[in-house]
Amino acid sequence: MKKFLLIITMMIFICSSVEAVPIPLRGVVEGFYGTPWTFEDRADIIEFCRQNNLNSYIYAPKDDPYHRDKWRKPYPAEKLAEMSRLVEIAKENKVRFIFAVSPGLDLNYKSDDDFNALIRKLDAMYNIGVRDFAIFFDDLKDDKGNHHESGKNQAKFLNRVQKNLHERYEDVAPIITVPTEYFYLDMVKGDKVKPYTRDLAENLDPRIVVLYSGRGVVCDGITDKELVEVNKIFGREVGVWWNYPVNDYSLTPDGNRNVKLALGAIEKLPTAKMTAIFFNPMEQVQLSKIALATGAIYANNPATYNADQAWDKVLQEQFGSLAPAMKIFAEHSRHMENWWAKVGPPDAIEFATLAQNLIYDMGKKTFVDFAPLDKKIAEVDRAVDILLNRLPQTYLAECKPQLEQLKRIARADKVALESLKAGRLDPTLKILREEITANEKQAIISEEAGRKFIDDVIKFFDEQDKNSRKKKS
Ligand code: LTM
Repeated sequence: MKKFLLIITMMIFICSSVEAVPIPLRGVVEGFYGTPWTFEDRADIIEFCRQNNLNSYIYAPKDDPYHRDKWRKPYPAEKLAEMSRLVEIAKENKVRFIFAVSPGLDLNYKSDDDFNALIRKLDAMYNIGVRDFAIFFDDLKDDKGNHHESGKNQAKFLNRVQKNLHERYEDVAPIITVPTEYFYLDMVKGDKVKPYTRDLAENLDPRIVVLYSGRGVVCDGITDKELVEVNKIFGREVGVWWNYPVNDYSLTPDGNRNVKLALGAIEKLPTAKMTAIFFNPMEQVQLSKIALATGAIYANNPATYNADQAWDKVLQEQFGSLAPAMKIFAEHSRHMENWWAKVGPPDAIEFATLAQNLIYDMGKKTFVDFAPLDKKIAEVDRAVDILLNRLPQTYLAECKPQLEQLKRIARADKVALESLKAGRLDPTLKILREEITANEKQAIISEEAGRKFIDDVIKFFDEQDKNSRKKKS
């Protein structure tokens, strides 16, 4: 026993004495599709970066026309004045303001006019104090998967921009880029690096920082091995553009964006050395801070990061007395998945397991303990009421539809559970389900937990009916 205690004490001592090694460039990339953040949002997030020891913010909103569609056009005076104020705020907060342009939609890589237009754009930012620049080439492929440009020409263009800036300015940092093939599975075919990536990597100035998004665009973590593999491809330590908590791909069939909120912790990221990490947030700036703050804990010491602990700490810090209720809500809204994306811890694992076991036990006709799920449903219901009544307006504005949807789900879950207890389907459950489905145009939550339980219970009784009809006939 003594020996065991000694080992534990030594382990604690070793862990606490290992010095934190922060990722050199760490921060937020405003890189989502949809309504760009406002000036106030950006000022707020820059301050948040300082508070959380994140040292960079990348300005790259996809739907700012001057960033992408009309990249050649200079910012109008009033926008430039706003940008200038943001650059000042970033300086005051010791956060690097990285200005990005995404010119790839119609850039002519060989045209001096286009090169000069880009330099003019960057110069205007230099003149208001920007010293960090990024040129992004993501999301450029056409419907058939064809590129606009070869890797070699893209590399030459980036090198030329880098050379131009560095010849004229001594205080500009190396530029940052995102390639057109920006996720691992798009960089390789079988065990070969595809020609675009190979040519880009071979020709790109080694000082240029390359960001990539993992195996996929939105993927379930990055291993050390995967990171090292991509470092090898690019002949440098690459950085990561991490697509969580961004939710711009959470769409309803009629095109509503951001219907599911990503409120979990950052998880499953490498401990191997990396040069940069940028977290792409949601349009919902306040609620993005949950994942972003956990990302900050990760980026400041990847080796000791524990996602669950970080999540608890952040919820407590950000929500104080509302943290227990917020945790219940957030638990039901962490996992993001569609046919091409998968990220974030599963939603409400305990709830989902209890619900699944209950249906299983009902099927087996063994003893069924309804109490634990009953308690969970009541907890969810209560948490939603607390949040609807007490969350500050800035937060409510970002999550009211999701809270109301979770409330509907909890109400229906209760009816579903009572049906199981009674051994008979309460017909109101189907009506409640219809109402929930209708509201999925605005809000999606708890798909594999609370929402699934409703479907499972209806299915359970439907099958029972079918079987008894079979027996009779
Ligand atoms: O991820 C990258 C590099 N680019 C885009 C982002 O702008 C977008 O926000 C995410 C999530 O939809 N996917 C992308 O491909």
